[in-house]
Amino acid sequence: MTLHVDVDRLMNRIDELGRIGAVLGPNGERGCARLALTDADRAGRDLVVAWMRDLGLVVEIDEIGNVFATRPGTEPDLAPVMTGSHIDTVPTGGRFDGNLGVLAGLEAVETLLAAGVETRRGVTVAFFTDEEGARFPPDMLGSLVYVGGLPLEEALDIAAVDDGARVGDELQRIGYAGARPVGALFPHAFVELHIEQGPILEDEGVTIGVVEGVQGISWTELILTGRSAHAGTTPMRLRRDPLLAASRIVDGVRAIADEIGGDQVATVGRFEPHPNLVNVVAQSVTLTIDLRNTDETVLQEAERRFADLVGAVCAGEGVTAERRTLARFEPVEFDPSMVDRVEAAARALGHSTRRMASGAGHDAQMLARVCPTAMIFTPSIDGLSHNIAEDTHPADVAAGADTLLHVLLACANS
Ligand code: HGY
Ligand code: MN
Ligand code: MN
Repeated sequence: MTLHVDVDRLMNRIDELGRIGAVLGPNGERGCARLALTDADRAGRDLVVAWMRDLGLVVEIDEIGNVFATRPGTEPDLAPVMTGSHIDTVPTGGRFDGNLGVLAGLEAVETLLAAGVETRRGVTVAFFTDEEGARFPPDMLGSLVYVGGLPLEEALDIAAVDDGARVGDELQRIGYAGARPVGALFPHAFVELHIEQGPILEDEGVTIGVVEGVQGISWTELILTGRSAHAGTTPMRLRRDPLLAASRIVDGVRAIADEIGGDQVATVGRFEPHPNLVNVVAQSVTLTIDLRNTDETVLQEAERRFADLVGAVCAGEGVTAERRTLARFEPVEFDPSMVDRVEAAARALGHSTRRMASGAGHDAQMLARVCPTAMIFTPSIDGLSHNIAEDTHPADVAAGADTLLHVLLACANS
C-alpha cells in the first residue's frame, strides 16, 4: 500500500504558522511577514519546535540558530537524510515560501511514525536561519554558515538593514543562539520541497518540478552621493543630483536584462533617497541591484555592464558611488542521481513532471556543497511569490509532500 501524507493536517499547520505575522489583503490574501530574528520569527520558531518535540524528535539548535529535528533510524551509525527549508519570510511574503518545505518534512516524518515505518537512517527536518536575506544579507545565511561558506563570527556581526541590530545579538535576544557547533554533522543526502514561485508549472499544467539546479545570484548595494541643494534656488546646471543618477541606473539595469535576454533577470529592489523631501535636491540614494543567470559567464557579463553603467551615469551627473557586495553565489547543479530520484518518485505517484532550474535561491544550493541534494517544486498560483497573494492548491501541496515522503524513504533506506 502506498504511503500518503495527511494533507489536511499539513494545510492546518501551514495556516496556523501563517497566522504568526499574518498580513491580510483586501481581496482575502493571507500573506505573512516574519523577518529573520524578529519577535514574529521567534514565535514561528517556537511553534514549529513545539510540533517537532510533540512528535518526539530530537531537536538541536546550532550556533547560527539553524534548527534540526531528527527521528532516529534503526542504524544510528549511519548519517541521517535531511529535508527542510526556512520559516523566515520577506515583509510581503506568503504562507508557503519556505514554510511548505519545513512543514511537509514534518508531515512526512509524522506519516512514517503513524504507519510504524522505520528507516535505516535517521530523518532530520531542518529550518535554516535568515534564508531570505531581506533583513540580514546575504540570503541563505544560516545554511551558508552551516556548510562552511561563511565564518560564524563574521555572520554573527552582520548588521540588520532595518535597524542595525547584530545577528549575534538578535539570536541571543530571541533565544536561538544554539550550542550545536555549525557543521557538526552533514547529512547523507538533502532534499527540499519548495513552491516554484514562478509561472512555469502552472502555465504548462505540470504538477511537480524536478529541479536540476539553482541560478547564480549577484546582489550589490550602491550608495550614490551628490550634493543636496535648495530645489528653488539651485540652477539645473549646478546640480549634482544622485536621485537622477539612480533613476538612470534603474532604467539601465532593466536594459541590461533586455539586451542580454535568455535567463537574465535584473532587479532594483531597494531605492532609498535621502533626505527624500519635496524641496531638497537629494544628498544620496541607496539602492540594491539583484542580477541572476543560470550561466556564470553571462552573469559576469551582466555585472560588467552594470559596472560600466554606474561609471558612465555617475561621471555624467558628477556624483560618486560606493558599492558593497551583499551576496554572490555561482549557479549550482544538483546531484543527477538525486534529481532522478525526485523524478522517479513523482512519476511513481502518477504526477506529471518537468525538469527545470530554480530562479530563486534556496538553502538546498548550500547543502549541495556537502551532500547529494535535489529539490521538488510545486506550482504557484498565478506564479506569484514574495507577494501576500502567494498561494498553492492543496492537491499540489499533497503531491509535493507525497513526493518528498517517498524520496526521503528511498534515501533513508539507501
Ligand atoms: O532571493 C531569493 O531568491 C530567496 O528568496 N532568498
Ligand atoms: Mn524560499
Ligand atoms: Mn523567498
